[in-house]
Amino acid sequence: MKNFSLLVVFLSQTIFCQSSLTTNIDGRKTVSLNGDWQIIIDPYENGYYNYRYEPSDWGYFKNQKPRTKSDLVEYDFDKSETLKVPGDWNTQKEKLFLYEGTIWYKKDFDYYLEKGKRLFAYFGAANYKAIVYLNGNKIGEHEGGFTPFNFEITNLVKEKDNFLIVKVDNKRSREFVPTVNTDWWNYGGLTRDVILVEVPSTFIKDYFIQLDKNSKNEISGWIQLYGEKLKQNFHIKIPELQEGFSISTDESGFCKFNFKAKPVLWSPENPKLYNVLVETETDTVTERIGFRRIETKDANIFLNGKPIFLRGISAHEEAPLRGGRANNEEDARIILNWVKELNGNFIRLAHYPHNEKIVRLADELGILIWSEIPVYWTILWDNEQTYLNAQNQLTEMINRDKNRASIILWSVGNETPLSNERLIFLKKLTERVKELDNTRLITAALENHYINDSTIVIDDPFGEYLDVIGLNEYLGWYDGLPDKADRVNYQTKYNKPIIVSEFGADALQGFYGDSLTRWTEDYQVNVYEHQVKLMKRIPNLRGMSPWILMDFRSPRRPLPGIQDFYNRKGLISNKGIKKKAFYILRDFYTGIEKNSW
Ligand code: GCB
Repeated sequence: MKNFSLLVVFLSQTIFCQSSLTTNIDGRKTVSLNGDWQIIIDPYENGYYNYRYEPSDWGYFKNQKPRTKSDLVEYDFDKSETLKVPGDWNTQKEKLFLYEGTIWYKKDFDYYLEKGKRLFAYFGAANYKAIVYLNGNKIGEHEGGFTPFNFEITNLVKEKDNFLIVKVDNKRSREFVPTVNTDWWNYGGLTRDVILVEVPSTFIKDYFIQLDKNSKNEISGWIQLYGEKLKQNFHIKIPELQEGFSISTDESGFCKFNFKAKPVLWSPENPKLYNVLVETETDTVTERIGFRRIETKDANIFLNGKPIFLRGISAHEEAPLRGGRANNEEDARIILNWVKELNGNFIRLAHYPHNEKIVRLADELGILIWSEIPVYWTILWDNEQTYLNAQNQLTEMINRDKNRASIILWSVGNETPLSNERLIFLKKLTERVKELDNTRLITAALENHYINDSTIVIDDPFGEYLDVIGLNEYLGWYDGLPDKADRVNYQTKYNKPIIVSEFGADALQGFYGDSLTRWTEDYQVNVYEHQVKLMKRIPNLRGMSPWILMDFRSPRRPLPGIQDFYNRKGLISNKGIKKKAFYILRDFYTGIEKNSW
């Protein structure tokens, strides 16, 4: 019994103490392991547990082959079917559409690693739990379906015939983040890129380089080296500005810095990015970084000192046109171009961190981002492991994207029910955000409630700890008919900006009728017409991201002939066809842009 509890502590630490993520993978020497991977579908986790349900030393990760004709081996990766990586498994094979469980993935590769170099296996994301093995040895595990992780393989990799095996399990569980109950598809698998990343033996593991929170003429941040020679001189250069800076790291390889610089500030109108060079004695990395300032004062949001209204839309990470998880730049470009067509400047990437490609493209295109962790609905607030898991996902999200100018808001939760445990949990997450990044704003979509027939009040105590209040409301859909929005008023306890982070109505594209017939495009139009009028009456409104850009798959939506397992609140169908309400929102945003808010 005693040993067992020790084991549990050890396991949970291995899951949550591994934010050793190498930053800016794009700026490194890499080899892609994308493509076809051999797979074994393993609903009973037979390749992991023995018949006494104990982890087996001889699981599928050993990739065994019979050596004699009499040997008994009951699996064979090399004769197995394949799945594409990156990609969810649900949309690649019909039999996996509703599958929730374990699939084993294997990829063979050769790699010549020069002496003095290190090699990492990097995973953009694996939903939900991954255990990774190289050449039969476990190299690490990871929990959480939407953030990257990497494991060093320098000492295990061989010049020929390596086999990388990953056990990916997307079973849901009450204590996970998200928990069992969500309104999106639980797409499983190696959903993002898998990459080998080569770096020098002492390398620049991570850095934070942003405009100083308090000065437009200063860039500040920190750098962290990893390896044997931790004390080194380093330079940060921005050639276009002819600005630069030299200093050295301490014995732990760390250094905080700030230096004078006068960059053209990044904004949606002028998304200026600079090549920033980080150079130590042993390593050099380049990254395109934009510099901007985001802050609030009372109920206003200021971008570079000017008040801004966020003309946005929410989106799931669902691939336009082909369906399933979005995972490439082409998907990202279609999504962000739709935001531009709406005349928007803002996207809420709901309800979990989306892939890095869309965030980097938003930097290029000048679209502001709300980025979120899947602390959604009924999380187990009083469970310490659940908290650590949420904190880890938050940390990984911020670690990956902390140098992206496009990201202005970190969201720590969506529609979470009031309780004291929940308040403690969420408050701790806000403290964590501040430790990691004090340059961005903190938000969450809060609960609100009626105080009489026509007044809704926002007084969720968690609002105290936020910079910006997110408000989800469904007047006209879950709450009354569309014209109810004309009769309801909002009140807020907080002198803080509000973003209406959701409103919407389901419509099957191409289904028309009168404006009170559910599921028609006309009903959706009706909701949008009343909603845009309501927006003018919401106190402190400084932005909006209606629900949602595109129809998305959800197991909660079975209605035959209409939903067919899609949430139909998209302004665009899952086939990429715009519904009528798209143009209502576009015209509304054009008006705001011309006449300001
Ligand atoms: C919400 C949730 C979102 C759902 C949406 C809906 O409030 O935040 O995840 O998909 O409502 O369509 O019901």
